[in-house]
Amino acid sequence: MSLIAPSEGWFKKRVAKDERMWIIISFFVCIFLFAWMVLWHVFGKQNPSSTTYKTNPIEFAQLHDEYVKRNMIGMDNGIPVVKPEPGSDVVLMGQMWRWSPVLVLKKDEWYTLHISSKDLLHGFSLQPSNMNFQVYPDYDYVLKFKPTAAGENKIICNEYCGIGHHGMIGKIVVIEDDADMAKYGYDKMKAPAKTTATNTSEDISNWTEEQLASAGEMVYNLKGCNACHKTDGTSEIGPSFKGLYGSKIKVNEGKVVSEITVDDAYVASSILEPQKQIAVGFEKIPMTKIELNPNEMKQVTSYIKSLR
Ligand code: HEC
Ligand SMILES: [Cu+2]
Repeated sequence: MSLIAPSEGWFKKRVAKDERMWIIISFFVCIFLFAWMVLWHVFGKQNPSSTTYKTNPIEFAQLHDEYVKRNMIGMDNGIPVVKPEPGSDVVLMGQMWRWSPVLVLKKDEWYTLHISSKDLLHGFSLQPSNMNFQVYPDYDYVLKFKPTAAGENKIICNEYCGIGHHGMIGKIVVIEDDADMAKYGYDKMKAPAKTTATNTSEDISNWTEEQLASAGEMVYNLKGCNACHKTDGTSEIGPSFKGLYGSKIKVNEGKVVSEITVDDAYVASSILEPQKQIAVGFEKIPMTKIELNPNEMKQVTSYIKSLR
């Protein structure tokens, strides 16, 4: 209520002519803007119509792993590359600190992208076209997508997500035809051998050490170990795997520093209970617990073993 009550019957009093004109004009401006909320959706090429499904990080990571295993044609810088069929459903996952897989799409074909995060909030920012979406865990964000220009696009993470955020760069390569694959060095890629089943149910007891190691490399790539562990002797966030197996290293256990030899048990406990023994010099950034089933564990251990 205002301080001074309006005079009796004010509501029924006729408004002045010019005032009425403004009311009518502003009414139409409102209607015009309202209509554009809808029209912009259709003509603006800005707001994608979004379908979103409920999911969770474990379920989505599984979907991603299965999808990549079925479709990968090779690796690019430690990230699996897939070349989906036009019109198909494509899975793209953000996680600390990578986008996986690298997508090779055909120009002027439609794809249905399913995007989600394995851990925390990431930002999907496609460059140079500057399309931006937020990528939350627990939501499977569906994006119908038709690339209209050939070339290489980068996916930059635009939500700060920790120490490796700046390196979280994914790739969508758009090709005109298969001849374009050579431009990106994708023509000579080798799909991994089909010895990479990692389901718990599969019996791998008669696999050779070589098969185990090659499947283990797949685990290393799919589970994102490569975001923190290199295999060339350089240590980025975690220790390099090169020459790790069988070596003597110093670890912190509580406040006690001891020397241990890296064997199967130590590898397993490093992955399942990373906080128990922490490698000296790598205390700053903790490794997060990663769920591997016994088969995956055996394979990744063989892989580390093979990196002499
Ligand atoms: C977020 C980064 C990160 C990811 C992802 C990660 N690690 Fe680690 N890892 C570390 C850090 C940091 C250490 C050292 C501290 C420690 O021992 O916990 C470490 C230690 C280890 C060690 C012990 C090495 C040593 O010298 O003590 C092994 C083995 C290992 N990781 C395996 C793996 C495997 C296998 C994966 C994938 C399934 C993986 N890690 C994923 C960061 C990571
Ligand atoms: Cu990020």
